[in-house]
Amino acid sequence: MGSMCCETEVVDAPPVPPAPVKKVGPPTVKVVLLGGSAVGKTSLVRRYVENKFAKSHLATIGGAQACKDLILDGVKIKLELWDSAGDAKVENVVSAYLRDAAAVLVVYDVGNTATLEGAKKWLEVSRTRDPIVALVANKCEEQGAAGVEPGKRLAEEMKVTFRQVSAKAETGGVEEMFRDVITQVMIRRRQSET
Ligand SMILES: Nc1nc2c(ncn2[C@@H]2O[C@H](COP(=O)(O)OP(=O)(O)O)[C@@H](O)[C@H]2O)c(=O)[nH]1
Ligand SMILES: [Mg+2]
Repeated sequence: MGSMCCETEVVDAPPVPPAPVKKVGPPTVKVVLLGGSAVGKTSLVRRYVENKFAKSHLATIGGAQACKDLILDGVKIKLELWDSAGDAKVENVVSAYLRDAAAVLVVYDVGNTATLEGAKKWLEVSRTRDPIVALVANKCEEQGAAGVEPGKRLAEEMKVTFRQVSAKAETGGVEEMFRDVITQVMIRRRQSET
């Protein structure tokens, strides 16, 4: 009865929030490159984005991102390439790189066994999320079939796709590798939508 606490306050019903505006624009595909130092991650990105190759090795500090627009099966796609530093920290990779990553390319140098051993760690780290993962043997321009056997075995053991490329060779299969991986991503997206 007239006491302050019982006063009713008339409050307008909160406005209905507008429906979220669906972002228009091409779908984004984030692809991450992991692997030891000097295996050729930056060179693969450069070959794919600019179709160039440099002999010098400037270590990637922290990380780098490159974008490329492409049309795949008539669909425009915005590709985001995340190039990591060879000494990238696992926690950082999981939180920043693997977050929203559609695919991961774990790269090793076919002529350097230690980098294949290092690749195993990155394959395991990638498993903490659920991207499409491939093990990539780089520098294969002069490599016979025997050289890639250990990599193929590891890929089989880890249940990931194996790819053999060369960033150095003009027809080293880099473009095909990226296209195949992005195709897999788009197929998976379509399947998860239905
Ligand atoms: N022979 C050969 N050398 C390569 C290839 N890709 C990269 N390199 C060389 O390997 C070194 C390291 O490459 P880089 O892309 O900087 O490696 P990252 O540290 O993994 O980014 C450079 O000297 C490159 O020129 C390749 O396919 N074949
Ligand atoms: Mg680099």
